[in-house]
Amino acid sequence: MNDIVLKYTFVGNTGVGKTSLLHCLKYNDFNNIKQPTIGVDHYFIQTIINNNTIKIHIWDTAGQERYRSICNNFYKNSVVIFIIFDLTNKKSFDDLEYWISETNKFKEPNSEIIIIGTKSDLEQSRMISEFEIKKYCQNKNISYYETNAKSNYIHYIINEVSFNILKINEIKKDSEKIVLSEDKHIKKRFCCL
Ligand SMILES: Nc1nc2c(ncn2[C@@H]2O[C@H](COP(=O)(O)OP(=O)(O)OP(=O)(O)O)[C@@H](O)[C@H]2O)c(=O)[nH]1
Ligand SMILES: [Mg+2]
Repeated sequence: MNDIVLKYTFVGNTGVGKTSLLHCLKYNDFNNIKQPTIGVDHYFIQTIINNNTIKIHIWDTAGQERYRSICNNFYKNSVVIFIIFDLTNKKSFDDLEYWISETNKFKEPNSEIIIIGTKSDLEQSRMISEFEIKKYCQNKNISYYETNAKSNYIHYIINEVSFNILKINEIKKDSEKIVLSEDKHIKKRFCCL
């Protein structure tokens, strides 16, 4: 089988830790990033699932308001949109409503939203309980993960989400399949992106 390509987008308020998570995913270390992202950055990783090479492109969008209109374009081509918030920042949790509504405006109907609460290492400064977050996500039927950019758990999250996407796709009718593309030749039926 040819390689499969998955495209994801990370969104959320400025400073919540999107770039730090992706830096950890790519380089396996914590980089105390001082600069906010300008526009959109791109990360590429590869993983193996069920003996298939999965090529994953992740768009790291800027949380600053001035870049929001640029970022809207990236929701459309993503099979999963990860909405990130900061467990030590209540506003970033309250703003999930805004991000969910923006994402729903632009994403493909069969693309998925996943919420990640990050900076879990700063336990003393935590502002939102796991119970409250899980209740919120359950009500919206959205999967939730909790992590920080100093652990490797983000690898697990990306692998599990990718595994589930591929599994769900296998059991869907052709007309409902999510858009997956192979590396070079985009197949029409098992298509996407
Ligand atoms: N302790 C701790 N600090 C973190 C963590 N993740 C990010 N930070 C810090 O939070 C600040 C903002 O992180 P970024 O990754 O730049 O945030 P961002 O969401 O990409 O921000 P924008 O690019 O402006 O949208 C930086 O100083 C990071 O070092 C974490 O998991 N733990
Ligand atoms: Mg950033």
